Amino acid sequence: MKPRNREINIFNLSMLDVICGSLGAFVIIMIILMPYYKKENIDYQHEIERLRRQAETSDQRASQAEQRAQRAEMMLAKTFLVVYIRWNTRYHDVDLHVIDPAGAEFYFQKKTIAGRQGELSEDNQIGPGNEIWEIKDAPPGQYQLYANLYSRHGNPENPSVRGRVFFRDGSKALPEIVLTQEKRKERIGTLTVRDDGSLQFSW
Ligand SMILES: [Ca+2]
Repeated sequence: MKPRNREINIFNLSMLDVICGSLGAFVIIMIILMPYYKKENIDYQHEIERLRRQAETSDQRASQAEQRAQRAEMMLAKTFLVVYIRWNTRYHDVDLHVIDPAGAEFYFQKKTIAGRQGELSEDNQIGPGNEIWEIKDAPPGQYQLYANLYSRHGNPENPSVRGRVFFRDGSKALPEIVLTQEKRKERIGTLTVRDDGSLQFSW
């Protein structure tokens, strides 16, 4: 009797052998490689963690650099102000008045004001004379400038008042005004200090 599917049986046995052999080899290879895969996995995790820390450190450095840049910007944004006026008429007592952005008024009776920066550092009572008001770091806002003929001291002339303001970026002449009445504040002009420390003039 001729056996059925003989070739197939032989083939099947061979296939089983091959499959078992391959599976065994595969398992052995997997077992051998497993620690490497795990190790690589751990290495990648370390690498990711290291990169993350590096990124955080970079962020901190970037943040610190940004803060330094902001501080530098703020330092640059500040301006000083020196307001100077003069008059050439004899005997006259002219006064400079400066009203700062908070409304504080500096003049000979209030050369400094508690809680406010700025100082009337020069006050002359007999002309020819000059007056100076100065501030190291001028807060942004409007500074109103006035001149007052406090006393003629017998001189009937009308004093002409000139002057100049000095600041971070240079200086600018004040408009000339003539004072015609005693004890009446006359407006010279208004300075505006912008947030970036630059100036605007209204006269
Ligand atoms: Ca004066």
